[in-house]
Amino acid sequence: MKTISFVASHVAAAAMLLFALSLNHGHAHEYKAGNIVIGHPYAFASIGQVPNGAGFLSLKNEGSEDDALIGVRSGFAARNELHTHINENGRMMMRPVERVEVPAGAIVLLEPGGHHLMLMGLDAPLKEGERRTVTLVFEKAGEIDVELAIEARKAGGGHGGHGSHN
Ligand SMILES: [Cu+2]
Repeated sequence: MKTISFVASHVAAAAMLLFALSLNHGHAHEYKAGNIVIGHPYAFASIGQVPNGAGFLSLKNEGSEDDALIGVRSGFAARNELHTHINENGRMMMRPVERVEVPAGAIVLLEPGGHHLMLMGLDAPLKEGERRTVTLVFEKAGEIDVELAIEARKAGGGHGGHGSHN
């Protein structure tokens, strides 16, 4: 019964690979800096030669003191800023912000259409499946390196607003 055990072992190997891939699929990766839990940092894969990218993540403050994200750095973008979107006369515009408040007990989302890490002047397009390291700087929790998982842009989402800058 060599054939059967051969098949069975391959099925088992395939199942384990699938399991490993599902564990690995980014949705679970999180970091902790002091009282701040950083959930699932990610960015969308670049479209063509668009020179900028945007990073998104969740911030949960498990402490009893307010904190704030006050900066971002990276080794792969020439300029790294904290940004938000504002509605200016019906147009969504991006603006740099000095800080993103993370009040005690709160969960704050950096997400498409809202606050984001603005990564300008990429050294190379962001490719699906890659990880890119950025350093987050918190007022109280200090600095922490996190990996942005580069993901495919979801259909219909994001309205692609990060190509041009005002
Ligand atoms: Cu921006």
